[in-house]
Amino acid sequence: MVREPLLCGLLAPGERRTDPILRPGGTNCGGCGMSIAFGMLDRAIGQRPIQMVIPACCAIVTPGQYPRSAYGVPVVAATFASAAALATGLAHAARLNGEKTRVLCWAGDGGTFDIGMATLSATAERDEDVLYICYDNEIYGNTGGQRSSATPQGAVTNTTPRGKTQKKKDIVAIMAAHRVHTLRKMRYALDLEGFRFLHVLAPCPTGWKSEPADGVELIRLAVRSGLFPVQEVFDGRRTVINVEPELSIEALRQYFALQGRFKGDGVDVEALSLSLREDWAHLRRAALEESPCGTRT
Ligand SMILES: Cc1ncc(C[n+]2csc(CCOP(=O)(O)OP(=O)(O)O)c2C)c(N)n1
Ligand code: SF4
Ligand SMILES: [Mg+2]
Repeated sequence: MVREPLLCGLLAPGERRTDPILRPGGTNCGGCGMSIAFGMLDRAIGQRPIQMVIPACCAIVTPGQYPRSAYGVPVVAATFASAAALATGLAHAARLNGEKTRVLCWAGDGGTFDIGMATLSATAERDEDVLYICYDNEIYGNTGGQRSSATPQGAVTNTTPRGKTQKKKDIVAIMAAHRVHTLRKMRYALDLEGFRFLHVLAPCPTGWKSEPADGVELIRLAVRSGLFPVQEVFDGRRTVINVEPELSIEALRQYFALQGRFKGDGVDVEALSLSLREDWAHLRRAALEESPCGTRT
């Protein structure tokens, strides 16, 4: 039997994928960290069949309008509130059909930390077989750069012209409280069963007012300074620190200096450095208490 090609051949079914997840032809800004993360996801996935659910963030707008799409895998566009629930439905359908398809929800920080939190929490609580990846550009990028609860303290956005006063929401702690796997390795996460949550820092040159070429360096500085812990949390209890940061104040200064959104006196670098040292002392204690081998470099 000759089967109809999916969407007139515009989308390759997951199991016969020859294209990358993100093909050329999208309209992402140059240096977009989210696109870099797609490249990493592509390498992690290999030949595993996948389906993606993407809510109304930059990732669903930039690949182009139907019937054209820069995505090389099947994607369902969702509302923010329904994304995790939709992914749940796809995962159940795949299982009932006996397919090996891995279902991913790919969402921004606004869709994750704020607008989609209710269904994300419910999906995590039910331990659905979904890999939820939050690419965190710390801003509502798609609508022009408003603050989200992931925006760090001191950052200037369209709705925080004098710098945000509140701290960034601790999403890893929230997800860990659901006793799910919150970890960094994409390939490993793809093969686990049950609900998994990945938090990816995704520099956004447009919102961060940074040079497109500086994206990867910004991530290195965020890790070296201790701002972005590279850690894994298993079942909400066991914490593994993957990279021990230098907690370098120089790295912290460089991180802020490379971004226009922190211009002004919004960030007290000395005070932040002290506060990061306290956070890290707490994180290391947690890692050691729960597992004597809690630190792995
Ligand atoms: C319920 C709802 N509220 C608001 C919007 C408007 N809106 C569209 S994109 C967006 C920002 C999304 O931010 P994020 O999830 O961080 O993704 P990014 O645009 O940064 O990639 C908002 C608020 C919407 N589409 N639906
Ligand atoms: S606004 Fe930011 S996240 Fe959105 S496409 Fe541009 S660089 Fe990427
Ligand atoms: Mg965002």
